[in-house]
Amino acid sequence: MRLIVSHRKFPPLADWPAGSTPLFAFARKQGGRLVGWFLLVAASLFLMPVAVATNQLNPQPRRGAVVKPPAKSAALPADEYLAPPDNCCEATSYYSNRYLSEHLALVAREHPDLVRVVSIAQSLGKREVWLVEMGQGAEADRKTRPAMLLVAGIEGADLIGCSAAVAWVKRLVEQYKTCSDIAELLDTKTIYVIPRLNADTAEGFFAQPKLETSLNNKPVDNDQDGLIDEDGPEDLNGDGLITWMRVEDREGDYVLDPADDRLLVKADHLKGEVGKWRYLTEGIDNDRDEQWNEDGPGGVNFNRNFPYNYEFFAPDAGLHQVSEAETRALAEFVVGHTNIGIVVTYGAADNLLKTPGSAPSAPAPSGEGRSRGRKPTPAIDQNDLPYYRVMGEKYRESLGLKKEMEGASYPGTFSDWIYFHRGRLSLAACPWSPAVAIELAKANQKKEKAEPGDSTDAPDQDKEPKSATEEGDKEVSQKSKTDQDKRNEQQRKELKWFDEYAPEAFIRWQPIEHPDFPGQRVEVGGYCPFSQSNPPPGMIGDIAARHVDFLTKVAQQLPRISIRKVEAKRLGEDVYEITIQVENTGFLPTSLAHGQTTREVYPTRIIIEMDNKCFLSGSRITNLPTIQGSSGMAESRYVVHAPNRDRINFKVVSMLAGQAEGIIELAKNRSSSLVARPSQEPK
Ligand SMILES: [Ca+2]
Ligand SMILES: [Ca+2]
Ligand SMILES: [Ca+2]
Ligand SMILES: [Ca+2]
Repeated sequence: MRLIVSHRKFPPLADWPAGSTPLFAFARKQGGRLVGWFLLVAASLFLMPVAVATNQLNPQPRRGAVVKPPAKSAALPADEYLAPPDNCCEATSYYSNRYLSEHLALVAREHPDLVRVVSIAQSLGKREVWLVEMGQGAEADRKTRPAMLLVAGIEGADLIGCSAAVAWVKRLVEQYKTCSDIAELLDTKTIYVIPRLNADTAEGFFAQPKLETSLNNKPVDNDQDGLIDEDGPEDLNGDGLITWMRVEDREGDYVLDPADDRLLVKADHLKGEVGKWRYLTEGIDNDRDEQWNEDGPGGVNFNRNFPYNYEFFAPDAGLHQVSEAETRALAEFVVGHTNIGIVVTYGAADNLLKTPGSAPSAPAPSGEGRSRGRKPTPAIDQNDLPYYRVMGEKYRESLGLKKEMEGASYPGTFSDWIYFHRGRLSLAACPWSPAVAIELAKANQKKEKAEPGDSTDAPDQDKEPKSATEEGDKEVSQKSKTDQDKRNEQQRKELKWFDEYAPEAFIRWQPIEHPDFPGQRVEVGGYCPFSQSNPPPGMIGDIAARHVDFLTKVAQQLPRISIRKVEAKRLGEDVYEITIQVENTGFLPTSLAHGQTTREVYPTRIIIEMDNKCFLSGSRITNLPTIQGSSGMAESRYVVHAPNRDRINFKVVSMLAGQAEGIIELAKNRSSSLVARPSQEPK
């Protein structure tokens, strides 16, 4: 269980009566205390407009304002914590916002020809949301080249995603001069990186007490009881961490895990099991409503705030779609940069560990009333699915995973919006989890076992040799097969991994006196904040490097058009037959099937610089069908009457696959064809 301060993830403490509002239920609980109820209603009526007003105060992205990262930290709030504290490298420490800002500024200063860093929004905590743009050449060219966008830190708790993003930026600029593949990438494509969208919440990692949450700083009444941020967590044992507490209580839903009493497991009422423990986040019930820490500071998870499948009135979804300055700025950036063909998002959603499901292609829109009867697509178009499958394979290969694992999906995510509304390839990855760590440990053990053995004994991919962990698991399971149930199996495996690789992540349960539970046994402990969503510091470098490998591979899959052949054949006096072949030398097609369904990706077109009246067949602008990747080709033929011309310029414009310019040479006095050498996009 992850410690996320979003009350949706908390164990249910007291169910509201069916069909009643929380406010009504609360009033009923007061047992007819009319005065209290009246005060509550009055308070809620007073505070609701405040909630709305707070949203109106939300600063909108400052259009056109270019904020550059500071050369020195003086421009940043003075209360920032500088990381890494021991001057070690970022491979073993997470980035604070100050360190991130300074670091990006440094990279931009050292590589002005390749890297530009600007702020696209400012958080409520007055922190800038940085955008790193990478690519060689003039701005106009960079904006029309095939582009990839990486967004990390969209959920505040994701620190490793930010580390991976920065590591990728550094890898690309460092290898630009030494590696021809990287040089080709930055010369012909544009890379956009937003290393940390939720800057405020990431600061919780460096705060005292350390608090993990996915929500931003916007004051929101998450439990909809009319009071805003009225019950947040407290550090009861003074260890500087907001962890968990368990309370021995007959009203609890949990029992101790018989195999490991550090863990709790939900009582199975169908088996006659009676709950003995409450399992809560650390803190007291500040508003005395018999819920603990149900409405802490802040309130909107950016990755639930986007239009596709947006969950209205969900506690962390925000007042409306793209209601926050950061999400609004991100959406505007995406809409304003139509050349973005691939988006990778690091967050809780994941469609790379496991290939997502598909849906049949939507029928092609035709004629009048073409939107009538069309329904929103619930799943990825089956024609696009192979690309997701291939990307998933690349991802697992880069990470070192041997098999598919469980994916994750949530309402209102940025990544779903990108695919389902914008029609772009949208890859979502949870950059690290204990489950992934267990698989990586298994793979490492297998590798170590295979290495000292004889070289002829190649590791068999299908028949996995049993690792030490697996054998240990087997022993335990055989020993206690009779009395151990499977309910907590994954949690036990994870705790075992933490015991071995990061024992400091789990705080031993420690009894405390709790004012809400006088005379009852209350213990504080469990997983540290951020420990289940980010690898232990010593592993940052390794995990980031695996992601860097994947991100580079993804960027290399962008589509890219070029002119394969131009032919002009003289048919008669000033009349020519022209053939233009356009090919896609990238991997992805010039548009996904869903890009055409949404009509957000315009067709690739050939524009010939000649008056329309000169065309005996064809026209000045020709829309091409989708050109498949790996040298797929589209051909267009024309018959033109071109007196007094010996050459005609043309260009090919693709929304996602770049642009190319060419020249049609007209062979005046010959009937044979002439192949013109197309000029590529300017360098
Ligand atoms: Ca509340
Ligand atoms: Ca709140
Ligand atoms: Ca504590
Ligand atoms: Ca409460």
